[in-house]
Amino acid sequence: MSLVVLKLGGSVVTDKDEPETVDEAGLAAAADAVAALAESGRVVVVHGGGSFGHHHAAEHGVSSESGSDDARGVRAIHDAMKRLNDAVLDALADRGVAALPVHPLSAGAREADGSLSLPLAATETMLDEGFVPVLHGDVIAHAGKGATIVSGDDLVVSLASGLGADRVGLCSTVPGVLDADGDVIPEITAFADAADALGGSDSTDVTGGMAAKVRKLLALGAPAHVFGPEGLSAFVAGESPGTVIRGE
Ligand code: IP8
Repeated sequence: MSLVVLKLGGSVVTDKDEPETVDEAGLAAAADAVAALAESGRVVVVHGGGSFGHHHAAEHGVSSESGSDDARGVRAIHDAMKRLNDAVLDALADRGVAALPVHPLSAGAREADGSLSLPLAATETMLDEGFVPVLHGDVIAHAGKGATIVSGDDLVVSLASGLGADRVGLCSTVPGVLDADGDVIPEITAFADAADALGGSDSTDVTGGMAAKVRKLLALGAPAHVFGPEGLSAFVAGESPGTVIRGE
């Protein structure tokens, strides 16, 4: 049965300007889309931090680069992400989706060079048993740095390649990868297709902006669709909203 990995950006399911506030309409639409996907195949959901994780991460000075060994701070970030994860799980359960949490802090780690190690046994077995695993951006133990932030996008790359996803969706508030005129680029098959708009290299992109994201998605063995909330139903229907990134 086909496998879809769908990332729901934090800006889609939360109100980014209000600390720890769920965007109820955004979450409802996203949960409807996951329920539809789960009816026809296997699906893994990943959600971002929005006004839950990022707010606490900033307060405790933790980023994907800067770590912390303050367990209280690490827990504050993780606990906020668990509260958002609960809201996502509840919305899915309300739609009859057998959603279960997978918390990256307790499942994986980062090596000293920053590479992510995410054992997949829990996620894979949940899928085999008919559940929908729901992961989230999180704090994660990082060799030599205490704990750092792992973004939902990094989790998507690990999950999609490790589980052999057939399709990947990244739903955020941007309608796709934009060219220099602000128009959506329909298809990217090589970094050069988007290099002008993305600044030609990802050297300015230390925290994982669009250029880094495109490079990672080009390396996946599956097409990755980058779209906004208005593209959710088209993605569910198997269409290609926004930008499709298809590496060779
Ligand atoms: O919103 C970040 O995940 P993202 C999660 O996918 C935290 O970058 C804890 C800030």
